Amino acid sequence: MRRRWLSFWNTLALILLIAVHAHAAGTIKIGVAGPLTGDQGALGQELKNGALIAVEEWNAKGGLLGQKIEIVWGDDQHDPKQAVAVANKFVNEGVVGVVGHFNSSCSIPASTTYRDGKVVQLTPASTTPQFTERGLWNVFRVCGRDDQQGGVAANFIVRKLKKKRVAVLHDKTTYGQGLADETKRALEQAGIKPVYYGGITQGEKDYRPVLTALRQSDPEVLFYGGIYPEAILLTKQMRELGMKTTFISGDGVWAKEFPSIAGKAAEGAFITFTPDQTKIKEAQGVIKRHKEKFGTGVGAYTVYSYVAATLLLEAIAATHSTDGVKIADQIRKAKWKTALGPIQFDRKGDVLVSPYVVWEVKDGKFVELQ
Ligand code: ABU
Repeated sequence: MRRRWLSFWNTLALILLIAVHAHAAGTIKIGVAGPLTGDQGALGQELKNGALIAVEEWNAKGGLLGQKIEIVWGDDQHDPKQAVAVANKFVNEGVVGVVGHFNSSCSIPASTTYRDGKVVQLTPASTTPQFTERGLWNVFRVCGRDDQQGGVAANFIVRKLKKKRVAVLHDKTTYGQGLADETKRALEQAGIKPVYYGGITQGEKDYRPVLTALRQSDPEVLFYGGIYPEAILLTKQMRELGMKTTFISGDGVWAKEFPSIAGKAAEGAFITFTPDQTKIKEAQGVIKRHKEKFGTGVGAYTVYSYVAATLLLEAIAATHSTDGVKIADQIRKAKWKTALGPIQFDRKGDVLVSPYVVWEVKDGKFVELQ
């Protein structure tokens, strides 16, 4: 009798084991990667929230290819080495595609690991031109590029502000230095040679020595290529030093933390970014769901992350396949209706249309300039 009971329990355990395994094997995995923690954690959260909403919508509709979709999270902490470790983990875990990374300095080294693993990568936020200029078949970018963004910043400085004495500073990262160089190039094409050009190190706390050196060149404008944590310190320390120089930066600084933490020091700063996404009619659904789920408005790249995840899932559905090459071909050839409006990709993986405008910090808020 005892033996029969043992056999019964063994059989039951085996059935449960098979059921659990079948459930785990029966998911389509996608990777979502960015700086999920650390000083840029707010930006990683944008990617996380956008992708999560997209996947929840698809799972509520029954999933994909008869299976539920599972997100595998990758925290790269905006460290290129960590990004490659995340990419290897994703490939080993069998992710079908990746939404990420956020930072260009992470997206680029991770992309070759994804290519070798036959995994499609859609970045919602990496704007450095090199990401798509290397001829990789597996990379796509939903946002714009810094060669456009730098041109818009330079044009604004020269034609709108009519300033001639411009200092250019960057954070020595692929994005920050790249954007600073694109802006410098466009300024020089307009006949303006920067009065100062230099770099800072991310993560430091005291930028007064570099600001003091930069001040010697008497700039009217400081263009900064970098991300919001350092922009907060730079603007605060500029004002502490009594500098009245106009601060201009790019999309990496378009985060609500910039005006809310820098306070008065951020007032009058100009930031290049996309036109107001909250005015896009196709974006209203995801914006509403974000408010319901997280209790806040969307960040700079939340909708972009939602769109990247949705495109990936739609391409898998359209091809009835988890083959990376087929998915990439589908993303490249189709005309997509997205929460950012219609999107089409060129051969390199860039979107055909990605406008940039200038925003100003007024009364603690970003206001789009007309
Ligand atoms: N484009 C904003 C910051 C992300 C990056 O390109 O590094």
